[in-house]
Amino acid sequence: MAAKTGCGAPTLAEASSDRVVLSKVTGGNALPVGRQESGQQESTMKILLAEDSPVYRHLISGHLKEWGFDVAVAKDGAAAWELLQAPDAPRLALLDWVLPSIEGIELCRRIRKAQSSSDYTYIVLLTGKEGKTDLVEGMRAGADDYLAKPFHPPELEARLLVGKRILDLQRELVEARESLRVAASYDFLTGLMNRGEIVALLNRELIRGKRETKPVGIILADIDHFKKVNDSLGHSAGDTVLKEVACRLKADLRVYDGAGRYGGEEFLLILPGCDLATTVRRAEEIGRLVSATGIMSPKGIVKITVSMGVTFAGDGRSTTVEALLNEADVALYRAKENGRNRVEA
Ligand code: GH3
Ligand code: MG
Ligand code: MG
Ligand code: MG
Repeated sequence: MAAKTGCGAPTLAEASSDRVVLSKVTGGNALPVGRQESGQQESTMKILLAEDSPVYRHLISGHLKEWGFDVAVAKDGAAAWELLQAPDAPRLALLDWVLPSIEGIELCRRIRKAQSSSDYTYIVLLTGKEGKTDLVEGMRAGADDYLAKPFHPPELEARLLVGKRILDLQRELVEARESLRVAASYDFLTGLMNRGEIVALLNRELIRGKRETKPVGIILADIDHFKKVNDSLGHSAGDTVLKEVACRLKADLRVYDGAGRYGGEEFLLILPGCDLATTVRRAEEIGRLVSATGIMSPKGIVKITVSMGVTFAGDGRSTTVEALLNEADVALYRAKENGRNRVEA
């Protein structure tokens, strides 16, 4: 059994493995159309039916429920538009062309205008009109497909199957894009921001601090004698220690502070609004938090300390990212020279 660490927060590596389960391909299987399989549990796909004819409304919603959909019904365009704006609005919409208050085609235009790239709504227009111009107009307005009334139930079911498959693909694309964004910005082992991201944050905070004439505190922390951990307990135990140290480093931060992995066993903390004295005090607190208890690794308990170099921007000092990082590095070097497990500014 893997040893539990005190912080115990899942790292990105662990968190992203859940994402893989959730993004399992679900389309085109033997499940009813509206059922979607996600990991272990099954959930029902919501569909909006906007139809003013009581007969069609009754008939269609009966079929939709039978096919496993969770049906939201609107008797006119305004009610449909309201349902489409709810936080967890249906992503599949079956809209009658001719509707009181707002017509189906106008709903299509509004949906397309309002939607973001991450929540696509698949629209099937129901039409009584046969003219070709009308259909083209409907597609131009944003409909994905259409069905002319009257229709046989399997025709509708087939169209919804396609819609559901497209929505599943779209969700996978969004998830893949999100995974790429996370992978490009965060350190895979510790889940902290990677070097590029934390330095970019420092840059942004320096600009903001200048504008608002507020200081920005900077802490560069380096694990003491970390090579010995790797040498005595192995690289894998070293990784466990790195994860736990990262977790302890950020445990005491405020929401607008930033923590990143700056190098192998070096971490950069950005504390907006903190002057030098405050940053030193907080660095000392964070250092105590890191060393308070030994870290449990699969190979035994490891006692860890960190050395920290502190600097700050503000008080009319004109400083660049490079100059500040250099100052923090010099201070860190002094902390090492002066015996480690300490803070130097
Ligand atoms: P000091 O107190 O002077 O900082 O000594 P140190 O041993 O911590 O510093 P040194 O720079 O000599 O060694 C750092 C070590 O960190 C060497 C490198 O193999 C290890 N390291 C860097 N990245 C990783 C990692 O991702 N996982 C593991 N397990 N070790 C890493
Ligand atoms: Mg109608
Ligand atoms: Mg070190
Ligand atoms: Mg180092």
